[in-house]
Amino acid sequence: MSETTEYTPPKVWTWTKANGGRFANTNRPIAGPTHDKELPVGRHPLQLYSLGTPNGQKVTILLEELLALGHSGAEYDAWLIKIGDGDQFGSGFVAVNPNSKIPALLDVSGKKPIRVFESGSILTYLAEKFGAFLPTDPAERAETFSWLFWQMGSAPYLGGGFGHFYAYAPMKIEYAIDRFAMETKRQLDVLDRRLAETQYLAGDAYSIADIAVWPWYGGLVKGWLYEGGEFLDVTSYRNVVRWADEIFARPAVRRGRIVNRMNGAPAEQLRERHDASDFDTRTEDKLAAG
Ligand SMILES: N[C@@H](CCC(=O)N[C@@H](CS)C(=O)NCC(=O)O)C(=O)O
Repeated sequence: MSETTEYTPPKVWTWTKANGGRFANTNRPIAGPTHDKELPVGRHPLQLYSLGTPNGQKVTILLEELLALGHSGAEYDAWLIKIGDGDQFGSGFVAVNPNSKIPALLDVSGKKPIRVFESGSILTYLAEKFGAFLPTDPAERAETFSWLFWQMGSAPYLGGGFGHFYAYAPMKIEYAIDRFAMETKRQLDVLDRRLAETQYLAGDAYSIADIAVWPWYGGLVKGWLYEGGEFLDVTSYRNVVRWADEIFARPAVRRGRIVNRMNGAPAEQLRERHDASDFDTRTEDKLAAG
């Protein structure tokens, strides 16, 4: 095993230094706002405050899918929250999500605004509001929720575990990379075995379970996350690759995936979205490049 600096934890942990790594300037051990900042509100019924990370993409993909089905009530303004600059700690954002993480949604279509935070909660709220991408049959609905909550519990091992220690931590720690690579591969195998039996995660129908899982695990097998694809031998999970490709073929997924994105090719970044026509400058060919 590789050498690591010896560390003996003190009796009581104190916040005395930045911990290094890519997120050192925003990590903090306390909640609540750091500064006063109101959030902008646009003209649409739904106001989304987000960033085009996998967690953010879940919501914009669902919104684009709902609009594609003709639900005009799903029209939305997608405002950019730059988490690297600490926008998630502004007072307005914290009022919508006390957990200071994107994505956060404000539904301003009714008499009183309704706040929704946590991506799984937002997906459920929207699917119930519009009666779409969430089966009504009890068994299919239960299966959808099982995979949706599977994602919520599993992805932190992929993102916060494998991704963090493989790509972002200031030093490579073999123990941590090994532990989280093993768990990530186990999770990919869970998906692979399921998708060997069914077309989509909850069965025959595309649902919010697929929309939640795809940006993480679909992105992983497409080679978009952490450049860890070869290391994890992601292409060996053939059923996950098949499923990821099928979902990526959906025009709404291609649109939703680029909203609030700040990385990738310029054609794959729509920093803010306030109108369907905002996509017009991006042709399907350009979107297909990803
Ligand atoms: N469980 C949350 C996770 C959200 C999350 O981790 N968001 C990250 C970006 S992907 C974030 O906002 N990080 C900012 C921070 O930790 O300060 C969800 O699914 O909504």
